[in-house]
Amino acid sequence: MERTLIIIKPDAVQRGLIGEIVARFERRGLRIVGMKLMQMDRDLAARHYAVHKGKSFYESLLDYITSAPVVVMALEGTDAVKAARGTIGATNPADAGAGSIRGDFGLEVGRNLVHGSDSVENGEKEVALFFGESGLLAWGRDVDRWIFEKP
Ligand code: D4T
Repeated sequence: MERTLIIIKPDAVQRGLIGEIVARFERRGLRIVGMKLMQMDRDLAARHYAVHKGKSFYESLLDYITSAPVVVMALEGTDAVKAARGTIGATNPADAGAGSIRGDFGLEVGRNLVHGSDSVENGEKEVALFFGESGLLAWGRDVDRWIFEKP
């Protein structure tokens, strides 16, 4: 089943929004197969955000993501990448629709609360970077047949 990596970023952790954000993904129907509280070091942050190296916001992005603990989650589900990005909202919270996490809790792109993988390929790569295969739990929920047509 498709996987996506979610990072509940330092601003969201500091603001006490972990539970609120996890609840939104749970209610969406996505299945949590990996979850941990951690502090990202600069090396891991640089690997995760390698695509942005050289951009004007790169250094401040690394400062921000390494500034305090984050919660990382691997989520599984049908179209997990697209579904999670819909729940998260547009990159700039000013453009994010009401009802999305960024639209409900954010104002600035440099404090946008949550990361979600942007493609199926990156979802696989990012989940592997943060969890490896051994860091994930394969399990089924009793409710899966009411969320997935073909669990
Ligand atoms: P992430 O990767 O954090 O989920 O965000 P998005 O997928 O929605 O957006 P992104 O990869 O384009 O940007 C990564 C990260 O950089 C910050 N950023 C972005 C910033 O501070 N200034 C900017 O101008 C842009 C484009 C926010 C998210």
